[in-house]
Amino acid sequence: MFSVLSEMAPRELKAIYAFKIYDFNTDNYLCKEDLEKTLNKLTREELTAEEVNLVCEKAIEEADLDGDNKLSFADFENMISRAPDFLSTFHIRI
Ligand SMILES: [Ca+2]
Ligand SMILES: [Ca+2]
Repeated sequence: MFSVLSEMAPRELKAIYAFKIYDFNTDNYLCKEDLEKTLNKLTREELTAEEVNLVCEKAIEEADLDGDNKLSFADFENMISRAPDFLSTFHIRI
């Protein structure tokens, strides 16, 4: 696994790393609950529940390519490729 990872582009690596972190219930999808937890952590709960709800809904709406209301890694990668600043926005550092 590690040797495969080390051959990947840094951005791809970060994407995988971020996806794993955000996937709190480890079902290999980012659902709204996962994103809400992520956002609450990153913002130190400075946003209201309503704001968090809105941001997560919008993120899924925009990135969900197959329309199952959760983000697979492919959906997630798509979101990142369309918004290159996304990872830095979410303060991902490895
Ligand atoms: Ca999940
Ligand atoms: Ca999806």
